[in-house]
Amino acid sequence: MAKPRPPTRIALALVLVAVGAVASVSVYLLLPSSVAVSSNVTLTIVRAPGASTYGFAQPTITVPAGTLVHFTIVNYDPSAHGTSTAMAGTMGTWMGREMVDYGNGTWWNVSGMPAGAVSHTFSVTSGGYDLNVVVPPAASAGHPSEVQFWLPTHGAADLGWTCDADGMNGMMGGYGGMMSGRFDIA
Ligand SMILES: [Cu+2]
Repeated sequence: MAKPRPPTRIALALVLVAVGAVASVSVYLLLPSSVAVSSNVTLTIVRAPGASTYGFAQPTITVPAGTLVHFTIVNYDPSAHGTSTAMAGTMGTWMGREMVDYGNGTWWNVSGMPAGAVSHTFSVTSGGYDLNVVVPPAASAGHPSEVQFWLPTHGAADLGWTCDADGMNGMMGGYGGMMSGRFDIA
């Protein structure tokens, strides 16, 4: 005679299905729908072969002018380098917010994080931009953290971006193209 399935397992399965459905709807509701997104840019923070520090793999970023650009930042750096309190808040993005996955597959809608919890920032503070996005550390080597945000762009300009994380004697923005670079609006 077949053993009846333990009811606790059925209940657990139902809970997991419900959680999955809620998570899917939540991400959908977080997406801006009223303005067309012109393009998608993905930035990755990686450790180059032979290098001892992490950095952005895309030193030159080019985006179209006068549109809404969707950004994704994927961070493989497990360290929280920290930043100043002033640079721990999300600024200048669409709706003043960013979406964060701390590396476990769940998206959160945030407007900043504790200064000491920041791994890197992505900041553009010239040309009429006051953009600051905070990136948390990777959960582990195999599970990077991810950030999504939307940026309304202005007219054509050749600007710079930098990372303002400060755990390296305030010099993180000085590591060649890895923690600073060009931000071109064309
Ligand atoms: Cu950095």
